[in-house]
Amino acid sequence: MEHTISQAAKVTPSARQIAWQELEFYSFIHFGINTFTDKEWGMGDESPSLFNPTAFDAKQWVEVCKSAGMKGLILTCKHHDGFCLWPSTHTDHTIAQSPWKNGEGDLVKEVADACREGGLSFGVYLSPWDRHDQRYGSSAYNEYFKDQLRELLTGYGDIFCVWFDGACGEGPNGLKQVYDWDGYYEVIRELQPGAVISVCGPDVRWCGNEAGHCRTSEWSVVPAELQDCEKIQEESQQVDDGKFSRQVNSRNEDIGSREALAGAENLIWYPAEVNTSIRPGWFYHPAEDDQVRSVDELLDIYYQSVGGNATFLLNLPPDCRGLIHENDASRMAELGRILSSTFRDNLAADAQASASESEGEQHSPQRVLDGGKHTYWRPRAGTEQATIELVWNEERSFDTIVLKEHIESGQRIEKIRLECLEQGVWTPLAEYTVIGYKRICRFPQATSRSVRLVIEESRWCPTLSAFEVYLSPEHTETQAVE
Ligand code: FUL
Repeated sequence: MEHTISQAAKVTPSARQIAWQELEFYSFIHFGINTFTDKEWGMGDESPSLFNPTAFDAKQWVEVCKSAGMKGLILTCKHHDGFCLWPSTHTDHTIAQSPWKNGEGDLVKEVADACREGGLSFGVYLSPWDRHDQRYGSSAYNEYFKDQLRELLTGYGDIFCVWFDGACGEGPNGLKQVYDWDGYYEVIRELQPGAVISVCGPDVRWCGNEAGHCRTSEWSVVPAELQDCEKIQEESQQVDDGKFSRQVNSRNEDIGSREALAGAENLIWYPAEVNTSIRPGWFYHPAEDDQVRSVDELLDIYYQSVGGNATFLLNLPPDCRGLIHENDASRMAELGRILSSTFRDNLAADAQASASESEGEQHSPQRVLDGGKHTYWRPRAGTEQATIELVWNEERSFDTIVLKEHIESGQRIEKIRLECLEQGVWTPLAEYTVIGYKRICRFPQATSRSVRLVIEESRWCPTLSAFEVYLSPEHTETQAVE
């Protein structure tokens, strides 16, 4: 067991995983034929003539995403119904056959361009399950799928993510496909080496539910078997009753603790993404206009996911106009307003930092205050417990603390406690398990001249690259404190 733990402490992320993790919060856009048929899963026999958004505006999508502080967007270029939002030359089931822009449009291009112009990273969802294509169920389908990947990965600039779900149902002829995952991955690595492959892929792990729940201890280092979980056909989602985005799947609650890793042969860096929809369904349904998640719900998911060593992929389904509905857009703007005011002023900026010990000047406690992601504090090798303290000249009020490990070195911290000095006594503020890329700690407002982080347990020489202190605006203080 000890052997496994010291190994676990040394597993590190790839450059593409770090770049993805730094996006933190990004959108899923489910848009396609289902938008016009009011369905969640199309059958594949829908006529392309149904696709005709009246006021499509990719810039509006981008502005809505940015208003909430998102840094990327993943578009459903093809969902299970097989209809392509770009004029693929490998099928005629595309927008080229639709009345939209007289069949001259390329929606993927418009979205990719708007993202680039607005500073968002762009990613693609391409459903391996295809209920339209007659090749589905044969090896020719795998070739077709790879050709489609090639089109998407060469024609639309840099792609940060290729998102594969595990659905594997029957095609139009009743056959199921044996997906050539390794062949798909090869194409992606060759054409977009910087892109992560998510969910049914080796880089980003599905958190296990689509309801927006995140484990309290979300480890990025897990047994290698987890990489294949969503690819197993029996696991494939069998129905979609429109409630799927609210189901909780609590299996395997613990996948990364010492106990969970004991006996695992291989360990990998496989960090979690939390994906859910702002509405009950993934696609737009007018009947759900009054079921848009509240700002408090969204904040709660944000703090669990981005604040709990995962990323947050939030689905925003555009309507038949081709616009994100006003109700969804106003939630996003309000969410963004609260987040940006919460994280505007880092009170730690003028604090003095000290630590129970540190490894030389290069890893001094001041490193947690310098804002650099490559600089970090570290104790001497062999030390597993430590304390870092921030002191101000005068009292400060705060209710939110952001901690970050230097994940390029690995994920090591297992148990922490935050305390502040009140009338000479160290008083507990909050306790957590993992930190990882980012832990946002939230607690009732405290006022003190001094706050400290006690690292109670770690796997090996812990690191800390950020210790930030904030006071949230009134709204979050009263409504979203955990
Ligand atoms: C699932 C699909 O079946 C849903 O329709 C949706 O696209 C979701 C994100 O993934 O597997």
